[in-house]
Amino acid sequence: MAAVIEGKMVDPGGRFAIVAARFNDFITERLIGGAEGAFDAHGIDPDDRVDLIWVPGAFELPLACQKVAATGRYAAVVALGAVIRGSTPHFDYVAGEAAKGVSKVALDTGVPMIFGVLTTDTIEQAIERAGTKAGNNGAKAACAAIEMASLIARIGD
Ligand code: INI
Repeated sequence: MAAVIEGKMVDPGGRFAIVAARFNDFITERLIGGAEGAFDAHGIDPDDRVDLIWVPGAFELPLACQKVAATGRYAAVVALGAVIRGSTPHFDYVAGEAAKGVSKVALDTGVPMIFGVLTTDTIEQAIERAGTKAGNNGAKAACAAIEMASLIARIGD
């Protein structure tokens, strides 16, 4: 039988970073709250072990994530934001570049990057995913960060 290597939902040690987009911050604040709650629930005290970095909008997330990852101080980075389509074609550019950019940072640096950016058609859909009827994507992102940090430590160099 194959030897299974997977991340565990236990504190892998080290620090975590949340990089958050201020655009639509009434949503992003809820995602941050969800992420901090999930870290705390897994024994990672946000006051001691989590740094919060703000950027203007989701488009700016990749560069800040890259700088944060390059410090070598973080076990994983959680990118949070809310890109809401509304009536603007800007949506596709912002959402696409944010997703591509954050993914590239993970591959370039080897530091797990978690994409906790909501991409929704409406504000209502964003609210649903930010702690109301569809759960809190910030909390899910923090859990993914813990699992990936644990996995990467287990795989080793
Ligand atoms: N940024 C977001 O984070 N969410 C959005 O919904 C959004 N919309 O719709 O425009 C948005 N735009 C700003 C963008 O991220 C940059 O901050 C801006 O273009 C400056 O580079």
